[in-house]
Amino acid sequence: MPKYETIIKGGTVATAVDTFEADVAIQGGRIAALGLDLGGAERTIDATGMLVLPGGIDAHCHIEQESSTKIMTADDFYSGSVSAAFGGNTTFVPFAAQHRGQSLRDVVNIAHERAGPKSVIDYAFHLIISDPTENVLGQELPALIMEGYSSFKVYMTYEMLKIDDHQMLDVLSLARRYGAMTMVHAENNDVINWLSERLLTRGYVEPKYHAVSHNPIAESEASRRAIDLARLADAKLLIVHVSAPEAANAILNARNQGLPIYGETCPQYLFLTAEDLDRDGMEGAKFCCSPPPRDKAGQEAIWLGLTNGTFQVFSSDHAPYRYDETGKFNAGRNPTFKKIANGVPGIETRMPLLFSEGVGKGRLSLNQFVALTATNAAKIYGLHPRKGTIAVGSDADIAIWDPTWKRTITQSMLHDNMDYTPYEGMEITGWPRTVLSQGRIVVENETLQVARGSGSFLERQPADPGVELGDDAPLNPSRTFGADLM
Ligand code: DUC
Ligand code: ZN
Ligand code: ZN
Repeated sequence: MPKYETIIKGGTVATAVDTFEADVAIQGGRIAALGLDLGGAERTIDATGMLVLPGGIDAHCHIEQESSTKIMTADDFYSGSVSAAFGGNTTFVPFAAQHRGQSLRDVVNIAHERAGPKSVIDYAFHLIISDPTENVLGQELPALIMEGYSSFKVYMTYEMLKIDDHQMLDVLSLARRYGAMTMVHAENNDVINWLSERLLTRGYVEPKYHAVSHNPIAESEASRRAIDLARLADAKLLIVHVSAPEAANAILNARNQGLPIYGETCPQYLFLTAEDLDRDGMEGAKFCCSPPPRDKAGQEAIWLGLTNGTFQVFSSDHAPYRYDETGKFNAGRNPTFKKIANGVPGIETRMPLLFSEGVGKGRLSLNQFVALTATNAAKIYGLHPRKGTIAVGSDADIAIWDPTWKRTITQSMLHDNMDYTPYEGMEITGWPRTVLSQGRIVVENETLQVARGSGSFLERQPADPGVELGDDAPLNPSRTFGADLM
């Protein structure tokens, strides 16, 4: 009788801190042993020449989500999770998004109905809070946090989503009280509107003006303000999808002061620029997302932020709107830049792009890659040590990477429900060959091996990321109010 269900043999294991030669034994969906000569198994996976990495955690993606302008994403929980798995992910954290007037409880129930029968990888939900009413703040949100929905996103822009500074303070102080993480989309709505009006009245309507209206100052001002509001409320805060160097600097400065401020960036800010929005005809619409891609110098600043302590998390912000009337052109075939659906796809290409251009080109260590794509998200969002690492007792969520596999990205090889990829034609070296979730093989031989709905919902604990990430700063040392006021 073999000792283990599965052994992954002969590979190089890497975590966020170590790289070592070891076999990985799996039993009952978890990692049972790490080492050499572990004994027999019912199934042996040969990983000679391969890297054995924690499955990725995509902590920012929009799946089967209706936008505030009522556009449904092209991916549901089946196509979205399959695409994620082929890109090396074993967990994702999409949003359960509240539209104004909606009960948060209803929003969460709908998200479960959508995900449960379809997802092939494990999942949790961040909430989106667009309507922080007395009932939401006093009843629904505290109850949901206690149930493990311990992170939520708020917006400083988008007419139908944005909250004002007063509401932001309410949300932050509640998050502080319950140990939850607030994520913020930091762009100054008035700056964007003011610039947009001036552009439109002068006839500047093409997609490239989307990037002009979302000036980097709109992002850096809002980022600094969000950080200050978090300081005032003595709360931790994670600024998502950072694109502008000045916004990145604001995060780094805050962190250097010991504040519990965290940063996330995404592939579109490393691999695209505002020039992509100026492609022929309406092609630029494919690259319209918010914040927008910046310039080459901006890309370099974002790369630097991945290694200098600015960014802890690298997510896709997969927001799949097709290049047709169901998505980008929902408001007509020839819209002004204001009416183009915002978002780019990238759930399957997130990790291969960062591996190839980061690890492969010597910009990142393999351990930094693991930290940015899996471990830190698990820690920050209350999933660690079950997820995000390779350790005895952790879930056997593993991506076996072939670091020599050369591929040219093209839409037809991807598994999402999109009709384009912004990374069409890019040559990539390194891609996962085999992906296991809780010990089950999800992807092997370029084929999906599991049924719809085989992923599980993950209950989370409110996390204490300051301690977990090793920078055990107390919360804001310069807090101005007593606890009774918060
Ligand atoms: N911006 C967002 O804030 N969310 C989805 C996509 C985008 O471009
Ligand atoms: Zn956003
Ligand atoms: Zn987003």
